[in-house]
Amino acid sequence: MKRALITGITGQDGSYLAELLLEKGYEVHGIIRRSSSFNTGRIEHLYQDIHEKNLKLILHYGDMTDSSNLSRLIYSINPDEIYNLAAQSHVKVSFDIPEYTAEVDALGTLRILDAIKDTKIKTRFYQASTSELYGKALEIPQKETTPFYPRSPYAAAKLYAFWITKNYREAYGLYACNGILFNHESPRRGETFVTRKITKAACRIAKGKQEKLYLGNLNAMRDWGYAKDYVEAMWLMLQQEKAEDYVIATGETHTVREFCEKAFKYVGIDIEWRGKEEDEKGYDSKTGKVVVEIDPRYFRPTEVDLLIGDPSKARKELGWQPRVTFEELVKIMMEADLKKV
Ligand code: NDP
Ligand code: GDR
Repeated sequence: MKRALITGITGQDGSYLAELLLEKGYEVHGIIRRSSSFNTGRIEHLYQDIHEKNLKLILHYGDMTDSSNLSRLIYSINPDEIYNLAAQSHVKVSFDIPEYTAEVDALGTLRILDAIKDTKIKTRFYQASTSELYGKALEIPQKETTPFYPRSPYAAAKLYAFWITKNYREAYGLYACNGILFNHESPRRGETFVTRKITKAACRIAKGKQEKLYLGNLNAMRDWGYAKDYVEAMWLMLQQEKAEDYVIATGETHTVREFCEKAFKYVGIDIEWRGKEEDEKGYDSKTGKVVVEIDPRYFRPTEVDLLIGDPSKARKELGWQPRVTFEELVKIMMEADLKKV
């Protein structure tokens, strides 16, 4: 039986990856943070009481800022595979807490790599790299060879993590891969990321529980895929003969505006846009009520305008391709949020 360790198991991707690995018969270990309220909602359905026999999911307290804890856990668990998904993952928030973001996202990655090196355990390592590395897109579409141009403290921290992963692969022969994943969403997406913020609000507005949705830049373009498809790519990367880095994307891009229109349309609201930039508003074409308003608070000091990935290498070498289309993704998220409302 294979053993895996997931950092960030309580997050969107961590929860889907844990499901996938458990289905494949792995013993799954996850690192969770101590918090004053429960932060394990996304993995509640997988939870096993520690008194059960044949435990398959084992949770450990830890933190990406705590080297000795990470080292001890890695040594004692001795996993075949480590998936490093833990991060302060919100781009806008990284402008407010840049030092913490670097501590967790950049140095946290180094701590794990160093623990692998020092404990000399034989393990394969996956690093959650990101399309945010491309930032100010220097090439369209973006692929493994496209130069990076980070546009936020988050992206700059992830840039360090990308290179230190590559460096430990080259310097110490570790099997270590960067998955350069483009945006991926699901009903488990955190509620402050734009897709989930929109689907939740559209459902609540349609049911009369909320009046308006406040958004930032509607013109940003993203290559949005489905998180469940993307965790399969993580696993595939660790099953190859040789460790390499891969772009994981759909190859399609859409604006935030389009996502918004599709989500509202799903609950029968056709949005009509009037005004420009900060004064732009989205009206319900039937009632004439404003349902979307721009709040400049959500603009970023530096924005990533356009992301579109080229996943050809992953298709060719990993046999991976996305299954869920943009339209299906909106539908999956809307259906789930409608049930919740
Ligand atoms: P989430 O924000 O949903 O999850 C982040 C996870 O990291 C949570 O489990 C969180 O714990 C944990 N975490 C945060 N800080 C610490 C810390 N100091 N110590 C230990 N754990 C910590 O992110 P996603 O699941 O969406 O993303 C997973 C990874 O992939 C992240 O590294 C992200 O940056 C990266 N990524 C995501 C993409 C996406 O579109 N989703 C695209 C490309 C990369 P808690 O639940 O307690 O907050
Ligand atoms: P992103 O995701 O920054 O791409 O990072 P997010 O959903 O936060 O933003 C996408 C785009 O939407 C615009 N936007 C808004 N964003 C938020 N959060 N809230 C708003 O109200 C809003 N209005 C407009 C943003 O300006 C942006 O252009 C995600 C994270 O998961 C990262 O961890 C990951 O690395 C990248 O995706 C790939």
